[in-house]
Amino acid sequence: MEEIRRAAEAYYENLSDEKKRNARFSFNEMDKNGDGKINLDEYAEYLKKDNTVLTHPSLFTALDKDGNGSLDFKETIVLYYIMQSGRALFCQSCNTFLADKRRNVLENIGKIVAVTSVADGFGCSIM
Ligand SMILES: [Ca+2]
Ligand SMILES: [Ca+2]
Repeated sequence: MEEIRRAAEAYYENLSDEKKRNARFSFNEMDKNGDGKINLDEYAEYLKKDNTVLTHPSLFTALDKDGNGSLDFKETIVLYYIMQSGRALFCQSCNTFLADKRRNVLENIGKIVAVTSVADGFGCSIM
């Protein structure tokens, strides 16, 4: 997960101000009760309209870096990155988010040319 996080942070840093505002806007939209963090309910509620594999609780857990059960803005940058890039490391058949399992594969995110896309969302195809 660390590799994705680093990639996401670098991605975010290089966004235009407009896109940064957009990321912040998405966060605020997700944060239904406005307490500045996203809990699992808010997370699932927000994402279910897209009906993606991203709603899987294992991704929420992976995003929650400090393990406090909620996501602050920084933690959601990874989610934003995954959504924007259309990339997710989710194995549909084994029903698991692969970030930790495939840690060795993720040592260098730049070398990953194709991962299971959110849009397709099937299989464990990391090439
Ligand atoms: Ca909240
Ligand atoms: Ca957290």
